[in-house]
Amino acid sequence: MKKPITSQKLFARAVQALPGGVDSPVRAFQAVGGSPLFIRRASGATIEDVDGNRFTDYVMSWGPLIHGHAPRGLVRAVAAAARRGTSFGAPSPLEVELAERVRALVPSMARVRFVSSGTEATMSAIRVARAFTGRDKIVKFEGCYHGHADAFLAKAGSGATTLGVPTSPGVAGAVAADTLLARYNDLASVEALCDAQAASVAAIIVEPIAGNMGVVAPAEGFLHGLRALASRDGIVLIFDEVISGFRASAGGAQAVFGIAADLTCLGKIIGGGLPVGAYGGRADIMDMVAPSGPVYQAGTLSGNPVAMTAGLWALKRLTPALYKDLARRGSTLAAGLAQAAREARVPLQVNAFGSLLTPFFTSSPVRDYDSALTANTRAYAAFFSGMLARGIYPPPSQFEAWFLSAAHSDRDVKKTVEASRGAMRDVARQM
Ligand code: HOZ
Repeated sequence: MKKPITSQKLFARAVQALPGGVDSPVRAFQAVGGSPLFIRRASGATIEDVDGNRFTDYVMSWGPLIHGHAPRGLVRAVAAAARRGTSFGAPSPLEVELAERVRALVPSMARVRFVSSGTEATMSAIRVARAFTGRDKIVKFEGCYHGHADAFLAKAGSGATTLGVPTSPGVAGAVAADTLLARYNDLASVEALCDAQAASVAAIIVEPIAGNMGVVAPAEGFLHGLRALASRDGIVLIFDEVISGFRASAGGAQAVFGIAADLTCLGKIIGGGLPVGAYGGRADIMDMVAPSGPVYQAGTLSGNPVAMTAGLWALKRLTPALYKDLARRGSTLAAGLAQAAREARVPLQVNAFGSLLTPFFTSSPVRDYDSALTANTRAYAAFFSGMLARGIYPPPSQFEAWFLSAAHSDRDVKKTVEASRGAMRDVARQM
């Protein structure tokens, strides 16, 4: 790898103009050391920085790029859409087509509202859940991340955990008081909250496959238990499928586990790499959203024709063969990382679900936030640098998912496993 001199110069400029030099905290490499690489182009499974270094990418824009970077067909479709107009601020046929496709893939989403990000989707979903139930409180899980709206920044995963500020200052006490915390994969912790306060709980919001404390799959019976509790107590069950939607399967995690959420939040893949989010669900709940009902929510770029085009392109290509290939490569990569760690005698737990995985540098199985936090972040940082030096770009945080795409070949996975052998030896030397 060439010295990233141009990236370093850009970062020096960036910190003068952007807080921390970035527009989203995890990108700053604070948790892994060094300064971030500035990317000038990407194609397939490869990204290239401004100094000409090329890497096999496992960030993949944090999930949307299930078909790889800049697939030719998508770029053509987006360019053609842009020529017809980049934004109308009026209904277009594309949003109807995308909404119909989403409904066909995720049948619990009888009505869909498009927004511009996952954060907008989750904050709007709890607003409508509160209006529907006439209750104020929400239950969220430690280590789950639902974007950066105030209600969710309590023991939040992703960048909040990475930077050690899981509960953010700036959130008003009254808002924080309405967020009740339960433990992921611990049904009893939810039951206790519901038993004590069901009459004031509007919603239970969960990542059905946690992806923001690193990847943690739901334990047997956990999601079904949530469904039963929510139904028993008249609570709206919200699945935040911003990561798992269209990644766990074409129908999201709810198709895999056979559960209908009351409301579902989507992002990432639904925009094919452009900024799109969506929330939707039961007609009786969603019909409360303006203009059908009184719950206000709006957006100038919602249903944007270029973004809808990218989403349609991406969703039309979610074939069973794609998921089969992704799962096969995902498990080869997970097994390869685990084997490399064993060879170097580095304690490692690899959690994998299809094309999502996280290697946790710990000897304890990771099934919730507390066990995720047992991971040795210094070891991850050493591993990250070792991988970067060998041409692989993993997420710059222990607490994020790695994402595979259709563009990652068997050769890419083999090269990654090979690189991990060296990177694990680096870890062993430094620990
Ligand atoms: N919250 C995202 C990861 N879970 C990071 C977004 C970004 O930095 O682009």
